[in-house]
Amino acid sequence: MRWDNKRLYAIVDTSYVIPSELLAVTQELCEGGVDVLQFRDKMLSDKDRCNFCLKIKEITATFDIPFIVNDRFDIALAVDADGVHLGQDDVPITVARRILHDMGRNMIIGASTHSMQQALDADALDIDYLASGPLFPTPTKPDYIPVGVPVASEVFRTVKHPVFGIGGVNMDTINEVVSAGINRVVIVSALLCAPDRKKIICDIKNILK
Ligand code: TZP
Ligand code: MG
Repeated sequence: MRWDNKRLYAIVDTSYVIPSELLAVTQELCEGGVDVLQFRDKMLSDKDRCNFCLKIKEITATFDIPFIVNDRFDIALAVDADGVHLGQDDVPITVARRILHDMGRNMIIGASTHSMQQALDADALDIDYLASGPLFPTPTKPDYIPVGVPVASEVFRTVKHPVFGIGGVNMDTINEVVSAGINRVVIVSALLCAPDRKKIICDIKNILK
């Protein structure tokens, strides 16, 4: 997987999109040209999660967009996703990598990090990318204190893996993010709640170039 051209990472999150609209929104984000797509869900049953992931994967595959499952290594394996995004309290990255190795399978592993130290720790592991944030306060993760743009910028300059800035990135904040040298972002609410999703994808991608 080449990461140099992966700049805009979208998340389809069930706290913003009702289940009946998940596939249409996925299709729209893919048509709009996002570079990576993640499914993030904290409320469906595992059965529904699996079934949605299988359908989302069919869509992303036709666009050749990597499909990442948030939090759940077991579901990522079950649906043969392109990758899994693991947080600080999820299955440890070393464990997921060992299981993949034992199974003879490969998968993208992304890591959530919320400080410079967490970023350094994740960077030392066999990951594909890491996310640093939240950059700004965000309703999508209200219980997290932002790490801020300066720390994420330092992470960006220090670690060897690709870094995505995450948390509160929107049309009002993107220029500050890019000015700090961060040219890859993960966006949830600003894409999902946009009146014209394809337009904001195009605008953000132009700024990230
Ligand atoms: N991890 C750190 S911040 C965040 C996650 C999942 C939420 C980002 O959502 P938004 O709506 O783009 O601020
Ligand atoms: Mg998580």
